[in-house]
Amino acid sequence: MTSPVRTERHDDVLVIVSDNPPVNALGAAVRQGLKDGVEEGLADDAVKAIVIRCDGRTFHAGADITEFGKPPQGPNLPETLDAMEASSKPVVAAIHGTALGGGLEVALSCHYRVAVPSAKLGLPEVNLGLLPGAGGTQRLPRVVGVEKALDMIVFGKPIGAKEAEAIGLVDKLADEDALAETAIAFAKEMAKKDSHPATSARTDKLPDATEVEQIFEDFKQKNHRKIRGFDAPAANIRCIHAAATLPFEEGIKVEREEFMKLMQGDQSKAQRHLFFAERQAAKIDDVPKDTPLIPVKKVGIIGAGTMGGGIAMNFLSAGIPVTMLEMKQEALDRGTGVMQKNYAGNVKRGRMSEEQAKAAMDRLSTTLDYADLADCDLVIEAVFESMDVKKDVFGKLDAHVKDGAILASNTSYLNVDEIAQATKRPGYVLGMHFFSPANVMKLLEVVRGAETRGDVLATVMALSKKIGKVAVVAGVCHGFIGNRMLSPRQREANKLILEGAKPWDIDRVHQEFGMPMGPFQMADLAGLDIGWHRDPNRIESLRDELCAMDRRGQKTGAGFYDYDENRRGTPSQDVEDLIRKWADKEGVEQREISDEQIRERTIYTMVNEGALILEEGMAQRASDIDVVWVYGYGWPRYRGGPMFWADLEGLDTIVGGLEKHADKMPELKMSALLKDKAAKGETFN
Ligand code: T1G
Repeated sequence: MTSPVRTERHDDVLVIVSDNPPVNALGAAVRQGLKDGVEEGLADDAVKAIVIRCDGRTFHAGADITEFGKPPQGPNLPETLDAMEASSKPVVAAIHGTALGGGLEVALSCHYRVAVPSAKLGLPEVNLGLLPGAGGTQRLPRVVGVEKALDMIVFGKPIGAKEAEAIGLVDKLADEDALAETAIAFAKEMAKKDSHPATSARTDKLPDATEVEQIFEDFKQKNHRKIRGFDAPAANIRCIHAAATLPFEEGIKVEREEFMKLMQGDQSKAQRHLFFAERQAAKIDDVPKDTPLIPVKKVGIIGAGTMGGGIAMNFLSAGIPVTMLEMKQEALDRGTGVMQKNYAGNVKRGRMSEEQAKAAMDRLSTTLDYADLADCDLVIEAVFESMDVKKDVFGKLDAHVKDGAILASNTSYLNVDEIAQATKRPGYVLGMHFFSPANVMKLLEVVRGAETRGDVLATVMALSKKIGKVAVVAGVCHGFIGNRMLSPRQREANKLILEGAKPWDIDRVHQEFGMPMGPFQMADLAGLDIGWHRDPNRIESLRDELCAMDRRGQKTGAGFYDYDENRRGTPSQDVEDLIRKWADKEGVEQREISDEQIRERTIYTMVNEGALILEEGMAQRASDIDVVWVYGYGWPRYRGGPMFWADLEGLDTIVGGLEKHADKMPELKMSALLKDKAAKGETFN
């Protein structure tokens, strides 16, 4: 098999070129090629300098993640990098695209780095539950200093080449179309120098011993909330501390030990699972990859409320013009006002420039007339969650919008097939379920109707990536994937508080699990009056009574919790008494309820619902369900999603936990798929 790495001679410069699509990952063959190329360059006296570069879209974008968890093959990267760094001949990295992880570690082991302005450089291993395992935690601090290294490594966010040059990580910027020749010329120049700085030997950017501990204390103090629950950030901090306090070789030993611990841990397995799951979700199993897409040059949005405005912003920010329709001018004015405010907030937080915000809003036009939507390629309806209202809107859209345009509903529960039947183009109808706030939340459930065409589905999935969403295909069922799994969780939580558990205990169990909030905190945030009949005199349940008392959640200052002016919630004795009253009224026997039982009743039931979703074909794959929960509901990434987590727990444990409470859960329909896999010792992923 031909090596993905070749060498080229340019006078007395040897250029080592990797060509390993799609991202020049540093798999075994590439590492072997790099090693051989470096040895060739070092052994040949006629070679005075070495350049390392890549063909294709990017410089090395890291180790080959598909190799992780398998027996190591080929040369290990650190040895090759050490040989490069020890070279008496200058080694220059020529960087374009994204030099990430092991890719930046290759570049850090070079003596010099040349990059094009559009390049990005980073050590994102922490996002995989890992750390830079080829010297990055020891070399980056020596080049950019400890504070910048902490920021880049612990949060894994890449920086642009211009910033990299400003902080000394890049030595020279090349024109976008002249990287190779610039790097070669630079290498020739450097070859005239007597010596070349081995990164590992540098100490000029390391802090004074008296400052080190304060730097790390301040960093941990400032960021502990962001990294709570994750193992990798703390391990990265320990490695960078070693870089600041130990000789290089000692620091490398710390890095190696910490890396192996993380690699073998469940958290990294979970985060690597999500890396591939997110990319897998974009694939539609039964639609050919090369299906021609429908060009989407103009989008219509029906409804200028919170959802409509948020949805519109996704397209405006991605450079796609939007026409937003409402019934009344004041609704349009209010909606565009909210959008202006949101953009101003983005500018204030440095997420975009004034010009970008203005350009986005300039792409917006508004109307009260359906005729103005005629030339839209896609129209998304975000009106009141009522089937009659939606059918009426789709009927109008069908009449006014050009043939071949896609009509999408933002419904979060309703039957998309029924909506499609209100049009003469059911093949062009699907659901696009955005999560609130729609301009922030990354998850998008794309609901495939029975008649939705393959090219329509493929178009919307590709468009989702363009507007920065993580899209998952869902089938038509009540609540699709995410909200459908919320139902049994909420049902069991509501029963548990009548059986003796306190709402705040149930929320605590979920927060200790790693969720951003528990079922009752979430209910208070969303509002207890969603779906309430709104008659304060008709009190048939605890929820009715809470709403009648105006305890409708955060928005009324009280729900299950009492809220202060900063919306900080505290348990309410009144609510506790009210729950006891309803429990007595319904004759529910009270008992002590353990944290374990709370998990079994509320989290295991979600896994069972996920298995039913799979069984019914409402999701393409178990990993899609994981993606929904991580991106839509804040499931902790270090637990990989409900189905991945259940695999680690053991599906027999999940079945056992559910069967234990069968008498308390008559509504539960046990998934045959879950039982079958548990019996066979199989997993979902
Ligand atoms: N290994 C294997 N495959 C990879 C890969 C990698 N590092 N990166 C991407 N792919 C695949 C991806 O699965 C997809 O495959 C295709 O390439 C296009 O990716 C020792 C231990 C580079 C910014 O974490 O961030 O180095 O779905 O869809 O949106 O210290 O890929 O087409 O079959 O994402 O243009 C550190 C991970 C590894 C970078 C491009 N590196 N990659 O984004 O394309 S650990 C990373 C990315 C490490 C060392 C440590 C992005 C990208 P398929 P894509 P994109």
